[in-house]
Parts: sequence; C-alpha cells; structure tokens
Amino acid sequence: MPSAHPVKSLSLAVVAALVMIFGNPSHSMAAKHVFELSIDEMEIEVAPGFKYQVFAFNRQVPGPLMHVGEGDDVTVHVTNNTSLPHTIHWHGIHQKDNWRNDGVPGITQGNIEAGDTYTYKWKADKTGSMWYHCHVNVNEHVGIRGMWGPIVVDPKEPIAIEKEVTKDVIMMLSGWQSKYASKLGDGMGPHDVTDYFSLNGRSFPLTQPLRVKKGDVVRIRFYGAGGEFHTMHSHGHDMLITHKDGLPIPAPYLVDTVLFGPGERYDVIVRMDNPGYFIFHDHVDKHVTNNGKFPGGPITVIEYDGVEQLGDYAWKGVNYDPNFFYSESLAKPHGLHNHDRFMGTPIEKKGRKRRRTHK
Ligand SMILES: [Cu+2]
Repeated sequence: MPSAHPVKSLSLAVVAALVMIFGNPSHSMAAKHVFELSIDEMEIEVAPGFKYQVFAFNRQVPGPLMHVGEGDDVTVHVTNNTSLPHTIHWHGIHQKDNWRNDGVPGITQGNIEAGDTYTYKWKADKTGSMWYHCHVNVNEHVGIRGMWGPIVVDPKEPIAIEKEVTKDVIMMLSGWQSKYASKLGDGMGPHDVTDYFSLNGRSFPLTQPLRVKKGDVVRIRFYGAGGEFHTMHSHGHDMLITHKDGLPIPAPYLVDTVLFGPGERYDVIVRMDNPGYFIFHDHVDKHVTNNGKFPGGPITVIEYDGVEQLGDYAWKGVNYDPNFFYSESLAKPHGLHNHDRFMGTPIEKKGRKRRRTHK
C-alpha cells in the first residue's frame, strides 16, 4: 500500500494537535450570531379574503426562524418601525447572570419606542424549542397581532431518536379577532371574541399539506403562540412526545392528540408508516372554523408521496410551499432564516402618527 500523501498527513496531524489543545470545536467553541430583526406594520391574509393588520418581525408572520447551537452567543438588533412600543422576550432562555436581556418592560428595560433600535445579547443556555415574542400589551401583541417566532437551539447531545429525524416541522398555533383586524393597538379584552384560528398564521385552506415519504421520521414542534388552548390530533399515526418546553422528558409516551396552552411547547416524533392522506387538525371543534364556518383553522393533511389523490381532494393543485412548516429553514446551517411566503404587504400609514409612551 502506498503511504498517505505527506501534505495531507501533515495537515491531519496539525488538526489533531489543535483538537488536543482546544478540544473538539463542535463541543466547546460557542458560535457567535448577530441577527437583525425589524418590527413593521403589515397586512397578512389569514383566511381567504380575511386581511389582518399585524406587527410583523422582519415583515412576516410567523417571525423568522432563529436556529443556533447550545451555548452559542446571540446578539439581536431590534428596530421598531411601527407606531407603538414593543420589547422582545426570549421565551425559555435562562438569561443566567444576564437578566437585563429578558425583555420585560418595567422589570428589565424600558419600551423600545417607535423608531428606536435596541440590542439584546444572550447565550443559548437552554436547548430545544424556544421562541421569541413581544412583552408589551401581550394580550394584543402576542394574542392577536402575530408577534412571535421560533428559536431552535440544537443540543450538543440529542437523545437517540432525534438522530433518526428525516424531516423537521414547526407548528405555531394562535387565534384572531375579526373585530380588530384593522385596529392596531386594540383588541383581545376579556369579552372579545376570537373567531379565526391558525396554524403558522394561516387558516385552512391557506394552510399547507405536510408532505412525507414512507419511512420518514418527522419531528414536530408544537407551540401555543397565541391565547388559545389547542389539541392537535393526527389521524392514522401516533405521536411520541419526547420534549416539553425544550427539555427531554424522562419517559416519552405515545399519543394521538396533544393538548397545549399559551406559551407551551411539545416536541413529538411521528414515524410515517401508513401511506395515504390523513387529516391532522386541532380537535377543539370551534377552532376548525373560519368565522363560524367549517372547515377552517388549524387543519393540515399528511400527504404521502406516491399515493394518488381523490379527484375532489381539497388541495388538488395547491401552490405548494415546502417551507410552510419551516422544514427548509431548519435544514439550513445555523442562522436567522426569513421566509418570503410568510411576508405580508405594508400598511399605508394614512394619518397614523408615531406615538411615544411615557412611563
Ligand atoms: Cu409589541
């Protein structure tokens, strides 16, 4: 056998020496990320013909994915282009020795006023399904104005079944109030009615199918992003609950319905072993309506490759978005990933003035 190429073996020796001195880079070198996040007044179409004004992170609802590794250092420059104040809370992040970055007005900071930029710095000290959301007038801004987006922190040591995952999916559920669709700064009082419900900011049929192949191992991260309770039910498949609020649970268990309330996250693993077309929906019956009309709300369909659709299938010829559940963004390297198809259209600011609040 010829000996290894001398330059190659020398460079391997150098790498080996560096690993000995500095340790395995993937385990000890924290990456640094700098993200830009704007907040803009936009209009999105939640259900067919149902336009809704939102405070959108990077002009989109849901907000862009922030995907980082355990222990990474994250800097986020937030620019408020809206007419009202906001802050950002990094939900789940421990903020150890860093409480001033927790994003709560009156507790850790002042408001980020209209036109201002504010910088947050935090360490990804907790792993799994985290998220970010506004912490000003949360009943309105988070409840019905779309101010939320996912953070996924990859653990250095994932549990065994996570290593089998072939497709990653994020499902953020929330509600909307038609009475306040064009009334920024108002709504979500205790007597207001929530009459639209959504999966990643859209109600069926503006949601999208979940396309899989037989043999896929799909991880779904459920988020209670708005003010409602949801019970997502998978026809034809059980879901193995593996994580709650980002952390692995001691004894994963199988369910066909997952209940989660505001702020909660559950991660589940689904083995795609039953080719066909199976509806996957919120089992709170009222939620699968758009303004009282069934079907609507948080509905998707597990669609297997290679199975023929019925002639009158609800989503025949759908303009398919393979990133509707963030699957493409989650497959990219760590970073902040915008998604064009979540973006709304800018609201014309007729007579709207920027208001400053005083505390
Ligand atoms: Cu806000």
